[in-house]
Amino acid sequence: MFLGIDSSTQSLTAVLIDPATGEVPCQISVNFGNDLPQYGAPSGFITGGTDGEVHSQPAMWLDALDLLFSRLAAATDLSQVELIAGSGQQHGSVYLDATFDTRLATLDPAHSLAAQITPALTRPTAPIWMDTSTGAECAEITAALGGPAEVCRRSGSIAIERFTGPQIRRFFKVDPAAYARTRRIHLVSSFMASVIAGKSVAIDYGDGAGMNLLNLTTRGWDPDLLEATAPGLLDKLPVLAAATTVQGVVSGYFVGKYGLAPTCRCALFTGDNPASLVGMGATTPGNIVISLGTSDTFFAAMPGPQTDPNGFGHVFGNPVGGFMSLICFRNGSLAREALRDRLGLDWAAFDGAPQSSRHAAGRNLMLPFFGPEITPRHDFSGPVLQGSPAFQSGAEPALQVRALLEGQFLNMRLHSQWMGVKAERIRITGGASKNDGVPQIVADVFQASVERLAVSNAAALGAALIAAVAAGQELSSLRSSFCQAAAGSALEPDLALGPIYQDALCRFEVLLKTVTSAGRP
Ligand code: XUL
Repeated sequence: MFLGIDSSTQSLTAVLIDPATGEVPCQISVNFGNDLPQYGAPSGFITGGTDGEVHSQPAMWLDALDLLFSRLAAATDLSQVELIAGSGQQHGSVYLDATFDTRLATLDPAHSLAAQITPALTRPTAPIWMDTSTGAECAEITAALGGPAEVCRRSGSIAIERFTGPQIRRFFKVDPAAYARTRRIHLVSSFMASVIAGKSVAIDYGDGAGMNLLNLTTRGWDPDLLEATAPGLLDKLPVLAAATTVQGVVSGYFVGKYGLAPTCRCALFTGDNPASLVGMGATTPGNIVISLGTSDTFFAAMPGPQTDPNGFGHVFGNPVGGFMSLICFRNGSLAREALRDRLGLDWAAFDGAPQSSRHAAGRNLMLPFFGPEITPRHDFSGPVLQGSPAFQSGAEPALQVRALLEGQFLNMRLHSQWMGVKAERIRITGGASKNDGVPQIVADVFQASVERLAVSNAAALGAALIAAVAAGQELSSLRSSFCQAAAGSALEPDLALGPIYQDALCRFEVLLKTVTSAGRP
């Protein structure tokens, strides 16, 4: 059996697959807010950061890893696991001193991971993808390289606030002594993989491309980007490798404490979006994936590294070869939760709203930004409404929910046009995709059929598939066992709504241009 572990913003999830039977014997999650309330991070990050800082605690992730394995050991026979791979929320970084490697090599099952590893942190907290504090650093890196087009040509993205390079530069500027003490900088993904492997392991091309440091053409660290970011950076970064590269056997800690076989091997962890591409069975061009999570993401496999001229889209490595595009929208579940709370609805009422408000399709507009947005980049302080008096007054909650969802997917349609692909089949995943209400709006706005897969944890499933591929299994046969659309899950677009949403898209673009101070999205 093969184990995939996804370390995401709000939870740590494991999916176990058995390719011999095509079954998923076990899926288990640890929710940071509910299971580890002592960290005071109900949504997985520390609230109240200043200047756009959003950090999380590596100690919490380590406690979650112990808890996840104790739950797995209670639910299944972990000695059957042949190989482990994983994924992590992208861009977040963990800073460690020279003792990290020895600590990993000598982990004692009698003590917790957190107690043994956190003394190696040179920065007690880790900036994550929601952090927008690095505007100055992005400008400095861009200037050093001669402009945004050059940063994008090399790394697949213009300099982006949440990307790891600008985050590292800020740490170097704010606390140069701690930066100097830092011997190893890991991504969330490579940090978790290192703990499981009992040694510092590589960063994979999928997650590595989210750093503004990896040169997509050479697939190595780019010397000019490193130099523009911080001194001596090359020595602090792990090497790069494909996600399917086997790193060795699992740390004795997990053998002694949770019953993994001493022969159980581990591959790398990639980013959660690259892993979801695998889990959604979408690693070949032609399929589009929409993942509805804390952030919403829109991604697809690409034959070559084509870049977004507006700078919102990114190019990452595809964990099973080639490239993928990704566009990230910060106001995903964050906005859906904010509106639900504001309207005092439960999720059942929220999910039912699209059906009861179908008559109002495309009529009202909402710029769906409840907090700062990254696509398009803007510091919104609340949603912007345009439409009928009943809508503007907020008297009918279902109209608000419909306009929020339509706004999220119109924004997605607008900002994915650069990819030049007509969405014909969309595979959708994430909490908000379970009931039909939200996916039907996606089908109608994009005028494309929408499918859902049987397994809901796409990133952890993708990681388990990566583990199986690393062990020599064929991806195509794994895909037919694990990545089929759930029976009866497909939704077709209402073709009569095509012109209505085409018109709504134009009005949305105009409203966005009027509201954004830059004058263009
Ligand atoms: C992608 C991004 C988020 C994180 C969190 O660029 O920032 O999707 O990966 O899931």
